[in-house]
Amino acid sequence: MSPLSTTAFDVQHALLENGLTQAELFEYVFDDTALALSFVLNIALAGFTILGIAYLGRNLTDPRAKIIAISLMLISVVSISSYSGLTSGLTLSIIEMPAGHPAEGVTTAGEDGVLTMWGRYLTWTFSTPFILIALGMIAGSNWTKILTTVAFTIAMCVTGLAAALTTSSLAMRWWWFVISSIFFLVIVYVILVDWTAEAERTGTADLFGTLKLLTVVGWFGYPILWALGVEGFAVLDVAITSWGYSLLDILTKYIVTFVAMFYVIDEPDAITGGDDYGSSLPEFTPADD
Ligand code: RET
Repeated sequence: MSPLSTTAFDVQHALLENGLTQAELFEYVFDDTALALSFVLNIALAGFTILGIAYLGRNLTDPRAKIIAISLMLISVVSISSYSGLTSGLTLSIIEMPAGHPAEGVTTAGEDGVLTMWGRYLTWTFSTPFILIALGMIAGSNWTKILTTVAFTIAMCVTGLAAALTTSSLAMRWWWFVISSIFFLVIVYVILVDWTAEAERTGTADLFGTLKLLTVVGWFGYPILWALGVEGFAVLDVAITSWGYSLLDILTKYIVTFVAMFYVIDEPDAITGGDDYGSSLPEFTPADD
């Protein structure tokens, strides 16, 4: 086996071969009604949001307004898949905490370790970029800054995943947490400094102010919950942590989506780009559908 396939095998082994079968994890989730509801509610809300965007956006004509609407829709497209993964037990594992961790020696469903919802960190890698693309476009920012935040959010989520899956050392878990938080602060800086100033110039300051508040306040909730939850200091139990993330998701995804969408459907000058916006040939207007 090549070193790459050996590594891939190790990761797959660590995630999937943890003693409990997927069917047992699925059963474990549904035996805990609160935990199951925290997943199922989000599947329903993501589905409702996708349909809501399709309905609200049915008369959009401007290509730039359409890209914002599609970005907003993709947040929920990722979310419905993410929560389906958690509900089915596919993206959950029982993971043994390292020496010195407050949940060291804990057992879950007869297995050594705690329930880790690692699918959440993995799927944020795909959902948070679309939140930032929509926000950056509403602020009227350029692609350099938008893609910078996209790269940093991917880095933040992947290192957050590493923090959750590291079992070798407690210090290394927190080290990953620190790296991830530094990446997070880069994003917060761009939103609060660059995009706030750009939204003033673009004429979207009112909407951006609301979205910024929901986003920055909501996003800070995630690392706080991680630190208080079973992965960090283990002050909160698994179902409460899961509800915490599910409620934060409602704020940072569905509420943000509808606030933005109700603005976009009127296609105000501040967000439209004109018929040839995004065309791959200069001065060529692509056919509408
Ligand atoms: C982690 C732990 C490591 C440190 C930091 C984190 C931040 C996570 C954030 C997640 C936002 C998720 C959203 C999802 C919507 O689909 C990974 C919890 C800083 C900010 C908005």
